[in-house]
Amino acid sequence: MNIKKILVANRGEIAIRVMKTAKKMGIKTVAVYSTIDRQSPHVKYADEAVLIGEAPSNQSYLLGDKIIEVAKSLNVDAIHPGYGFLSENADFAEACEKNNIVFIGPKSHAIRVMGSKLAAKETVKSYDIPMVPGTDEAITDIPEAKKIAAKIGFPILIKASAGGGGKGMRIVENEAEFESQMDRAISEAINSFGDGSVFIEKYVASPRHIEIQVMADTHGNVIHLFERECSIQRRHQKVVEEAPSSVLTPELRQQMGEAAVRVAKACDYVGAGTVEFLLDENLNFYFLEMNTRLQVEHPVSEIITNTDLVELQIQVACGEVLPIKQEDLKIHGHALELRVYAEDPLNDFLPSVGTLETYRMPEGEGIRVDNGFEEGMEIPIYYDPMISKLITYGNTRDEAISLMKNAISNYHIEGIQTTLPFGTFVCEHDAFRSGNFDTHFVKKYYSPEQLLEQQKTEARIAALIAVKHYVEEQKQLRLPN
Ligand code: MV4
Repeated sequence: MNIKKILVANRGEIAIRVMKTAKKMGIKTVAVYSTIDRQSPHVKYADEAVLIGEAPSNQSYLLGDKIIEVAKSLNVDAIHPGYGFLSENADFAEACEKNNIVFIGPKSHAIRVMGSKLAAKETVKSYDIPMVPGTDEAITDIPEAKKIAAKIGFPILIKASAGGGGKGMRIVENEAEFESQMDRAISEAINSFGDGSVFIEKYVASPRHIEIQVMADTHGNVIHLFERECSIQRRHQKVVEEAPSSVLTPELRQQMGEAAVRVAKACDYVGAGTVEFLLDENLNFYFLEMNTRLQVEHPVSEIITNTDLVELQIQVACGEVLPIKQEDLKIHGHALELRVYAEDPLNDFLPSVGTLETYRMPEGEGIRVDNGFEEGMEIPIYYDPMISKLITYGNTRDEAISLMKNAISNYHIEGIQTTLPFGTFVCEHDAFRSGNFDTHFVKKYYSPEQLLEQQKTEARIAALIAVKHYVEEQKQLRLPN
């Protein structure tokens, strides 16, 4: 199979990111866009661009049939869905294939299985994958479930099978609240997902979120590209990610990598995927779920492995054999990513609407910015408020952190509030610097007051340094006397 033209069914930084690699490979690109995105960089960057509808995503970027129609009319060979929107829609993947268009991603079977937490557990069950103690079938009998909960021990966590990314979870502290929490969880799951299936697990109180990047071809080869540490998140929204994790030993890394590869094999995976694990205080790891798409934070994995994950996606979509073997891969240096959101860290991270009056990005050695915006543009309220991803890398973690702090101060954004100052807060925090943190980092340490306090300290230090320089200069000036 030869891919000569790719349609990117997405917008913003990821659409540009995908098209960059397509261009590098000599592949033509087609952008689709909504009315509000007419002037967007992803539209200008593409060889061809087609308006597909109004701003709300259910009238544009989510219109699978419309996008396939556009693809057919422009003789597109393959569709890259990016992340979000149609990327984990099994029906869309299937519709692409039916119309003789390559879907750059896994087969619909894998998407469907991993879209259901219970089906996922069932599928990986015989592949020797560590899982949190709990039930692997939907709970139908509440007294029976109560018995199981007592056996596992409280606190337990109720999860919706159709949930994911933290939606539809409830912690139950003791037996007395079990029934009422279960009732609520079920009705919530029905309301949110149209599927009331829930299951229970032992609640892992202070886990780290570690995920493994995998890549699989159509010939049965599956490799992993090591881990990403994604514990710095706020309400299930990741803000800072890094690779590698500072807590994994080479042995644990290999065990988790091999487990992730088995998860991919269990569902006949093809393409780029991510297997999520929880890691408890004793470094036991447990399979959580698999994301069947290229993730936002994929750049940190690309940097430490010297790979282009989009290029690999396209190659395996063409039916090529994976050009990399597991033993070829090793970790080079350390990479950090900060998601730059149009959100106000001083105001509960509420979306900050407005125009990018000033917009200048940092550049230089050890800095990569995956960006979707330019000066003068407005941040549309219709989509995810992520403006860009600021990525830094160096030989060591300390180097990457120090580059990140500098890059943040050289990133000039006026007109809206962003998560850039939050990035500085994280980089300056002892718990982050020491590597001793878990998924509760933000809840535990962050408050607007803390941020302001840190900024004041920074300003004081800057002032002291300025005074010191001034005094030294004065001394020098006086020396000739
Ligand atoms: C858990 C857990 C503790 N114990 N499962 C949240 C997202 C979804 N993928 C699974 N999640 C969790 N599952 C057990 N048995 C804690 C979380 C969790 C979490 C996981 C990863 C990253 C951030 C998180 C924040 C809160 C809770």
